[in-house]
Amino acid sequence: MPCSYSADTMLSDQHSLHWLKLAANDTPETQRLLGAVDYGLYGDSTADCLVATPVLANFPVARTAWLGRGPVSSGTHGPLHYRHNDDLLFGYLRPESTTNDAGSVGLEQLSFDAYCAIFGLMTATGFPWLARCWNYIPHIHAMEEGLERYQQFNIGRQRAFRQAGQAYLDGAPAASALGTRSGTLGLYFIATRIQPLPIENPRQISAFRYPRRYGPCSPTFSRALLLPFDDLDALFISGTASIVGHESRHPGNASLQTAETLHNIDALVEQANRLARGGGFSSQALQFKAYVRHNSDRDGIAATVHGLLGQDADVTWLEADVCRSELLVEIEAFATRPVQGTPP
Ligand code: 3EB
Repeated sequence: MPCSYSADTMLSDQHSLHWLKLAANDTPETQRLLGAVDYGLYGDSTADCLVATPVLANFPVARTAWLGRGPVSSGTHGPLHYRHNDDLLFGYLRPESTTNDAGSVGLEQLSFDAYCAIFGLMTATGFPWLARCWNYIPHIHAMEEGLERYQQFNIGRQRAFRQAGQAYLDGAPAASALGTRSGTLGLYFIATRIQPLPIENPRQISAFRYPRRYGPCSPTFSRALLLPFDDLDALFISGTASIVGHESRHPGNASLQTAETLHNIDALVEQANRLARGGGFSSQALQFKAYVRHNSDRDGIAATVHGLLGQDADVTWLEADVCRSELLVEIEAFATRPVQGTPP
């Protein structure tokens, strides 16, 4: 379908990974489409994957798409649907496979099963490295069998990593984990054939080493991760919040939490530039998704983001619950940089 983004799509022709932000119903050219994701509360999404987070701008749905080099093949594997090319595997949990949540199957088991399916698919298709995971957990703060559902998720996720022999400490994938207020467990991911370079934040304790007071089982993610493709370095910055060391900072103050979060992102960009072959990542040039807990905080958070990063900062605004109840905002980011010697 022709759309105003076709020029962008053409530019991405030779690139191993490209992220597009689209308007609702824009369909990128399918030859190189790895996955399209809609964010919003609409039942009529035609994307692969619909995430039930309201969008806090003027678009009812924020569609995003991951493109790689063609040709792409697709299939299903248990509860997953996937597409892959020679470099990348994109997969997501089919919503009809998780309707048991809040029914007979608990979230821990559902998360375990989902990640076991991911690792099984990676083996079957020959993609050994899980690089980036997006996790959307309905009613993330609700209690289930005496534990917060985010903790149930952490237990099931880590159990699957350990059973599959996947890195659950150093080398864990970059990730985001957000709460939704409707829908079923949502999960999509990218796996690779090249080994990612994990990045930690010197300002924060690694999440996989959080002390036990945050839950019986630590979250399984790296703060960021760099993918060294032959033509570009791709940087995935995990969901980042106002945490210094292991403690939440500035409870109750969304603007200060936002500034602290961007400080953490700056620190990750600095680490990434030490590893990146061409360097040159900058916080101003990242593509952001900001998850805001309360719609009423959005203007204050946006003023802080644009005050620190400039009016042109590229942000998709979504409403979601962040996994610690005192955290009011979580921000994730993506960017690519050409490798020195290759044209941009
Ligand atoms: C944090 O830094 C905030 O459990 O996969 C951010 C990104 C957070 C990913 C996850 C959790 C996760 O602990 C929460």
